[in-house]
Amino acid sequence: MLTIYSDDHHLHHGRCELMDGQLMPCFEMPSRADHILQRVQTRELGPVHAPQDFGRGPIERVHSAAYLDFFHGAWDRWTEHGRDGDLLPYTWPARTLRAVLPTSLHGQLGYYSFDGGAPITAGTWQAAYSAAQVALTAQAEIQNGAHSAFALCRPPGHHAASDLMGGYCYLNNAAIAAQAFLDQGRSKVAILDVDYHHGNGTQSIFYKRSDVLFTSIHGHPEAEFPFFLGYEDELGEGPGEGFNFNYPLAAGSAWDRWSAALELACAEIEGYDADIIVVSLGVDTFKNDPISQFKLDSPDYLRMGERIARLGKPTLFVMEGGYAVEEIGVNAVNVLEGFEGISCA
Ligand code: OKP
Ligand code: ZN
Repeated sequence: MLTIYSDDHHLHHGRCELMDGQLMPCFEMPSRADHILQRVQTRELGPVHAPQDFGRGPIERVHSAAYLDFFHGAWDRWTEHGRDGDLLPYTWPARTLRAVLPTSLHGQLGYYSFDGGAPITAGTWQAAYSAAQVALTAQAEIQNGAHSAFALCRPPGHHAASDLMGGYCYLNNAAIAAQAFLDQGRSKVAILDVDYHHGNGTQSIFYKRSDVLFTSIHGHPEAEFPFFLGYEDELGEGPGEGFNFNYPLAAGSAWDRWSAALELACAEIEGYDADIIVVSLGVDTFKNDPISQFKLDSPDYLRMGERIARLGKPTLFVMEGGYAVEEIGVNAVNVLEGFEGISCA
């Protein structure tokens, strides 16, 4: 399987996040992608290519131009204020407030974010832009006939909505790739989000549409980030009704419960008869993940890849979360190797 990777992810290295009342070093760190790349190479999964640059056009198919302009310009505005630490929001237009767009940098940052987990640093735009190009380059590979490809994206994307950053995410790499498939003539894309956290951004982007089926298996939002989306009764809206399926699971879930949910998601994907599958590949379901509560073990990821392969469709894997850095490479590449062991192409 071909991997697309860019070193530009190193340009994004947030310093701190708030965790249990303490400022902690960011869990979403550059060594995550480095470990995955290393495992791709030691297992000889296949060639590793740099991304092409498709420009801002395909990103604007998912994100609003105003949001992209804000994100692109935010760091320079921050340094004009004489600051050099990470730029982080602290006020949001929650209930009882108005969703107006203020003129101040921090007002706008609150408007364009939903949590304090997505720091903007000097290189964040370039890293996120390149991650989107990584996804688009892997997408193009499949569009040109490959049966699978791995977009080794960092930072992740599935929490990012059309005009919101949050949860370590800025640009929704999986959604950008899914939209590109549609724009290049495919008519039905199924997204399978296996990250431990609900892909609220991806769900929201496609919630009112039937051309993208969104399925997600994740920690129950009653107890887990992102808390305010990802419940079972979210089934889509208008023309999108019946094209959104959430499988929230309790803390402590291991492969038995997790794989039962995967069966349900796969049944929906099979019934939908998608042209293409996009997997939001988070491996923070791992038993030793420092911020998550599932109990998957490394060999389970082989089974996961095998089951996805049995869907029998061209499949784009887009890297999302996973914070047990030492094991992230084994777990992520196990999914890809499990897939390759079953798929014929
Ligand atoms: C991103 B992805 C406070 C906890 C906030 C945010 C989790 C974002 C996960 N530090 N956690 O889905 O892996
Ligand atoms: Zn996650």
